[in-house]
Amino acid sequence: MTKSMSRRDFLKLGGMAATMLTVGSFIPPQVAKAARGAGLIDPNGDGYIPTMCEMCVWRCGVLAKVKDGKVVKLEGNPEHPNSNGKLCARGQSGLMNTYDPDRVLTPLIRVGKRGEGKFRQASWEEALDLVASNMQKIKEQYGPEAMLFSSTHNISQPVFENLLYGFGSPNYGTQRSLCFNAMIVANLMTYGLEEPARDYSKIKYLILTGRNLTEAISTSETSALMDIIAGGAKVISIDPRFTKTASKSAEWLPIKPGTDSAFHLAMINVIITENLYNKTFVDSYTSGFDQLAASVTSNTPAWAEKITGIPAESITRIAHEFAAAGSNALAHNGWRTSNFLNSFQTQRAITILNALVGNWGTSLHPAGGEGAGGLGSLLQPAYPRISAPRLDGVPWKYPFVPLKLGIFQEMRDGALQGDPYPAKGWLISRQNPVLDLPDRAKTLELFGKLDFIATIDIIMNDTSWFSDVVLPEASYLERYDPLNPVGDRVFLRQPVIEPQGDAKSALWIFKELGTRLGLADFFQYKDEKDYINQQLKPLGVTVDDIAMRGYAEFPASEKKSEFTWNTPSGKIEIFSTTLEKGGFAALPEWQEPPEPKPDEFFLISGKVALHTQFGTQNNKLLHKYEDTPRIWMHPDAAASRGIKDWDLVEVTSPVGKINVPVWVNASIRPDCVYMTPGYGHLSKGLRTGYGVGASDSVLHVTYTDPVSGSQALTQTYVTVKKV
Ligand SMILES: Nc1nc2c(c(=O)[nH]1)N[C@H]1C(S)=C(S)[C@@H](COP(=O)(O)OP(=O)(O)OC[C@H]3O[C@@H](n4cnc5c(=O)[nH]c(N)nc54)[C@H](O)[C@@H]3O)O[C@H]1N2
Ligand SMILES: Nc1nc2c(c(=O)[nH]1)N[C@H]1C(S)=C(S)[C@@H](COP(=O)(O)OP(=O)(O)OC[C@H]3O[C@@H](n4cnc5c(=O)[nH]c(N)nc54)[C@H](O)[C@@H]3O)O[C@H]1N2
Ligand code: SF4
Ligand SMILES: [Mo]
Repeated sequence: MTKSMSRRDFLKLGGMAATMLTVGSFIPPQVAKAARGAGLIDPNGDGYIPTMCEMCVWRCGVLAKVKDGKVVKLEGNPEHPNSNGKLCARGQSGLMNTYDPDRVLTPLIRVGKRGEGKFRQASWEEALDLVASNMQKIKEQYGPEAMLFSSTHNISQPVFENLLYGFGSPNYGTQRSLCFNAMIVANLMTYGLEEPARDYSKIKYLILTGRNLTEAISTSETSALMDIIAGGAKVISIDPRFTKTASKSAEWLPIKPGTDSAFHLAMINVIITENLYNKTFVDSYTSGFDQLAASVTSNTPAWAEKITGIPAESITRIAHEFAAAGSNALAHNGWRTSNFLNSFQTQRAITILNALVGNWGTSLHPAGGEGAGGLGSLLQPAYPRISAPRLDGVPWKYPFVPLKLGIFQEMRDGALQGDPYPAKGWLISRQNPVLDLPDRAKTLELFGKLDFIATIDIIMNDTSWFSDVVLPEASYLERYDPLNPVGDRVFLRQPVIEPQGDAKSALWIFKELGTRLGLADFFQYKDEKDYINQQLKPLGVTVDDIAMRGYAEFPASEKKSEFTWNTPSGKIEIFSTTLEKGGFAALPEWQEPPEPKPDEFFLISGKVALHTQFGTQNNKLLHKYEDTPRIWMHPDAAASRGIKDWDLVEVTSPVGKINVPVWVNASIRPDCVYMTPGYGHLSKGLRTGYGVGASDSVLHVTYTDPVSGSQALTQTYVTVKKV
């Protein structure tokens, strides 16, 4: 073998030798020899094992280099389409997710007052019995609905859902309403599907509305953006901040927050009045164009300039350029679209702009495969019938919010107000509601009212800190999870080292807890490998067969040639009869958000490249490179208040107050301030992250969009004064 052997060649060889590997043991000698020749393996035979990243929800493919039973380096797996051989900084820091000195490695039971942080170690038997008996007690006394369950997107989530629906509670909080409800509901209403796929290679003109792809990273999509920029595509960034994405774009439009829909309505106005739309596509595949044309006549660029602060000429020119790029133009829907109560209107306008240029079949939605399918499902009984209404008001108060999405912040508020009934317990897995929900004081108040709280996490996050029992999950490098289908492959997360301490996989924890709750039939697998083998059955392979490559392939699927839109009319519904029936605007319209008072700022939240949400601030590798978290303020706004760089300021919203130092810089509009989420931890169990920065969740007011259930995160206005 030569030195030039690539990881790809290595993996091919691995695939051939797949049956010989038993996970967690050794790499077959001939593979080891080849890999050693390629510099991919050290002389004593330890090597790379394929698995998947879990430092964020994107789940890139990872090759974990293991030496003497320790993970020493993580690399991107070239065979995985989400990473294409690359990992972002968070992915590379994943070692510290496993080797964090603050990992919780045994079950813990609270001994002090709630929130005091005093726990004792316990056996799994004792901890699981305690969780199950408390849950049963709540069920018997108050009904299963008095138990809240919550979790954020992860691969074992469907198994967690068996716990709650088997138990009989309708109250399930996920991150979705804090994240993408506005976008998903708009797509469902317009196209009848959740999120169209995108083919970046076809994009020549891209409008990013509050989508900060170079800092809010998904490795493959971020790389694709860089590729199209290098290839000459024109990118327009609409963001009140000069983000890193804006710096890579051809143009930055520092829009006034909450006015994006006015910008997009004006784009629609120009494209329709100047006849620049794709008439064939619109006639064949959409309904309601004429009503739209009539409704946007007053939404001129001059009208939008007054609202958005973006010059009318720019809007007109961008509309011309966008329409000229035709089916190679994309108005990106964004991801975290929970900004304002009117964000749903922005999303509707964006979906319609894409329809007007007819980019289906090219940049927006490549024609083709049915996607993954064909995995085996495990036997389980039907869920018990749930008669209690949901605390989040879906669907009885919020008829258009899909049950699956729910409204996390409303569940919290319903439980707190006892409307329509109070909650008594909360089981939380892989989530940090103390920081992810708006108005932290309310979340803590609810904790104070609950009889029982249990958390499943890998570290003592802020929510664990207030829990009665903490159950330690094995880290993503130490465990199996259910399979993850991506395109025509299905990927395996497998342990590359033994779990440390007493940590256990979610699959193990959920089964053990379920069994104690009398729900064993919902967990019909012997162990983690058996779960995955049942999934793999239709593919005729086993975990051991695919361990070396880290994935299996689905048989080739039929390619689709025609699009189908799952709407009542079977077309793209520019005019939504469903929304009309519900008493909501059937066409996208301008809904003016409240204006901040003269001394108030819009409070903006947004991701940074080095951290994931609220869970990585304790990671020593990332901490080493992070900036001191400060609130951004424009030099003019600072000068008029006598505030200088690094001054400590008091930030006040209608629901909270924090102190934080200032970064005076011109990368933000004068009427906005910006904070990075994820700081201001309450848990002293995070010895690296505790005491760093302040939390914007203290300040956020709870505002729920009546159509999509989305929390309006930027609709909190604050005052800032020097301390
Ligand atoms: N590094 C990193 N990457 C991540 C994550 C992470 O935590 N860290 N999280 C992942 C997840 S769960 C998500 S949802 C995505 C989020 O991906 P994005 O939605 O792209 O990211 P955010 O930073 O939440 O918000 C994007 C931008 O919206 C801007 N903004 C706020 N209000 C308005 C407004 O009214 N109008 C406009 N036009 N812009 C506005 C903010 O300034 C911010 O720059 O990122 C994913 N990737
Ligand atoms: N202020 C503000 N609020 C926001 C946002 C914002 O930008 N600003 N963004 C919103 C968005 S887009 C989202 S998606 C949500 C995200 O909200 P959350 O889902 O609550 O965010 P994370 O910090 O990712 O929480 C994940 C938790 O999982 C734990 N964890 C990590 N790995 C594992 C593991 O392997 N097993 C287990 N059991 N636990 C693990 C981490 O320690 C962390 O405590 O927040 C929303 N809220
Ligand atoms: S985008 Fe980064 S953190 Fe997220 S899965 Fe990929 S490498 Fe991991
Ligand atoms: Mo998100």
